[in-house]
Amino acid sequence: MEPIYVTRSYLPKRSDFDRYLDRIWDSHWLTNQGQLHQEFAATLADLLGNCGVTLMTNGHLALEHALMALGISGEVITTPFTFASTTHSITLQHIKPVFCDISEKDLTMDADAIEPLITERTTAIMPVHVYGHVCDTDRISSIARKHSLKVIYDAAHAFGVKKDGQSVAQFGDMSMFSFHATKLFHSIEGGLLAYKDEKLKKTLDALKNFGIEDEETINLVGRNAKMNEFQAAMGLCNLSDLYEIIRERREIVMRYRENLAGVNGIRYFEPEANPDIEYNYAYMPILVDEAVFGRSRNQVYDNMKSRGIHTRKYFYPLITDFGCYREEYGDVSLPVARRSAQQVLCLPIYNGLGMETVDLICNLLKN
Ligand code: T4K
Repeated sequence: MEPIYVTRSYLPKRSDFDRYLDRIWDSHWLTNQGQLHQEFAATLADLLGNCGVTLMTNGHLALEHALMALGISGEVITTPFTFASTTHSITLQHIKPVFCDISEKDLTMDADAIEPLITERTTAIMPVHVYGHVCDTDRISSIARKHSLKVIYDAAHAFGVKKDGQSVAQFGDMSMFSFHATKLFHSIEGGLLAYKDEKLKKTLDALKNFGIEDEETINLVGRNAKMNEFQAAMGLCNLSDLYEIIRERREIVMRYRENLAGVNGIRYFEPEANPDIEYNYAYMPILVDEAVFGRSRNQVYDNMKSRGIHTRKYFYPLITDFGCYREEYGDVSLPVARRSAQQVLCLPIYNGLGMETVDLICNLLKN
């Protein structure tokens, strides 16, 4: 059997992509806010509605630019249960990450645990809609309002997720969506910032292009974080398939849930059980409770791997246990995050994954 990975990049019809490539060949315009970049940004702005948008070369640089554009400094309250990028973006901007525990319910930041972490140095909160599970946005925004803090959502996993009929981009001061090849919707590499204050667009456009406003005006010290035309072409192609991509992933998730329902010691999530939420089926995380299931998460991972099924421990180790953070943050009390990191396993999910493979994976797990 061919190895099965946790995901497999979606590819659009080759002929659709070729039509965009023809335009690149005709124009000789490869990067720096080209025609396709502009079309992609305009289409995304329409889709997300009611916010400014800025494309970046990847999600990580987008997060760093969000912190820069909003002038964040001092301390930022964030979650340890995430991909390295979330915390690294804060650290790389010379800001101190302050780690908040997560909620049992959906593994997003525990809103009840935020306020005790606020100090006079706190300037922002950076929660993560992990796996596309929507954070407690109402509580987070009321805490932010009360303490005059900015909120930047790491929405890397949440493209296509809606709450009350609107994109999650509507929450907080800014949201970052990752369009990396492993995401359900991608532009090979890519990231998007969505924000309420449209005036930020000028700053972000300059910051991602060395601070250049025009040929003779450079007032900001900026980096290079521009999305190129090939990325925009892939994004435009995939965007037309978005709802079909989500529909197919939904079927896969439903099949997993059918198979795993009632298996003692295995827990999965049903974000759309909340009728306000439209979920994107980005990941298929489960929690393995060794005491009940009889096998540890690591045993399940190893066993599957030996049979060519490559699940992933997103997110283990906890960020606070990374070599680069352990000394400073290793002792922070984060009981739910720590337990979740020991138990979590993301099962394969991607367009084209056959139902017979889902059944096989579940049978392996159960037996
Ligand atoms: N915030 C959060 C919460 C994030 O999860 C991420 C990224 C970011 C911020 C930063 O956004 P970006 O700067 O990446 O836009 C992967 C992705 O590289 C990363 O984007 C993602 N999160 C993270 C959760 O997963 P790895 O190190 O696990 O990737 P890798 O190379 O092991 O790939 C995983 C599987 O995907 C492979 O086993 C096979 C498949 N694959 C991979 C690639 C690269 C493909 O099918 N095609 C491909 O081209 O990080």
